[in-house]
Amino acid sequence: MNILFYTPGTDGAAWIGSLQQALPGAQIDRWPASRGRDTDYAVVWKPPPELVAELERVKAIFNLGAGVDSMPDLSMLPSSVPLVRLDDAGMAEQMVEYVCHWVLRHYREFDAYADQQREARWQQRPRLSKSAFTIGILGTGVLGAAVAGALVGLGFPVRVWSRTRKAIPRVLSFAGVQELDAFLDATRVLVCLLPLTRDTGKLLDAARLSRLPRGAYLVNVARGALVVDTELIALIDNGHLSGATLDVFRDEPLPAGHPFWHHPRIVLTPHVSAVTLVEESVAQIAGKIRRLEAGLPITGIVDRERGY
Ligand code: NDP
Ligand code: OXD
Repeated sequence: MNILFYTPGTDGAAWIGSLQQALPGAQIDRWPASRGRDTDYAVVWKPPPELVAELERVKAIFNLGAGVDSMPDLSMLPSSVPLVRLDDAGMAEQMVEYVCHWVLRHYREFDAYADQQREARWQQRPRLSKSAFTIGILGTGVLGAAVAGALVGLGFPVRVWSRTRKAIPRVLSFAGVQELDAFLDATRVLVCLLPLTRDTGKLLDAARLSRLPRGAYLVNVARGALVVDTELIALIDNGHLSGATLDVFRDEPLPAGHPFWHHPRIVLTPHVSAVTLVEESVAQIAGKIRRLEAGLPITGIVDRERGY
């Protein structure tokens, strides 16, 4: 079995070593050194179009991430080639840690206490009502559902938005564009965990963000292009939103000089809310390759029409 491996900007030694251990009989080559061999499976992140053009006859393409927006146009591949995303593979736990940190930090007003400390001011702030501190999660897939469950466990009222309605204990489910405004209306902290697709790009523009109650806060851990940057900044500057934590950006790395860098009410991290873990991801991919070789079904196949 021949496996092609590609991630930009690294030789992939740790990945290739781990894949080799998990699939001892496989020949694993980094692209473009793999050229000239018939590839059975491709394991890739952000492949260039020239690489994708070589994958017409592979049995499956494994994307080294949950979001497949990083793949170039796949319409050039036959629809019979499955594109497989990572299902959790250790990312849900990280996303839960990251989002719960920001929700708790905001709810418990730790930034206000940090300001008070800088002024050497001893002042106990009244406890905010938790029952009115609703957390809204856009996207209720592998990651959104895990985050919703954790926030319910912390006692927050939680609502979710997705294409199809969900039945999650103690979580209010909204479905479809027609229910988006109602979902936003009572959301105090908006967590974005949607894939970037032709339907979701620029979803969070001034009109949508203005539906949030005054003082609401945004945590975007999905993709930067879901948000219209200038409109987000304008709503923070005019006081409608109290601020934002952003882990993802339209262009990454975030260009020097982008106003997000030094905005006093924006906290940013460099796309680390849930990193792809070698061991967990390889175990998942190798398990799926073994199932495919045995003619068994696998999970995580991307619906090309929906785009996720
Ligand atoms: P899933 O595919 O499991 O879930 C996607 C969710 O979004 C589903 O609930 C889906 O609805 C919903 N959705 C998609 N399109 C629409 C739409 N048009 N309207 C309403 N709801 C929609 O993805 P994951 O949970 O695994 O990951 C989500 C995203 O998080 C990834 O695509 C990626 O961009 C990002 N990510 C970011 C990371 C980081 O480090 N910052 C790490 C990993 C992922 P339905 O359930 O009805 O289909
Ligand atoms: C992913 C990511 O999609 O790391 O997995 O952003």
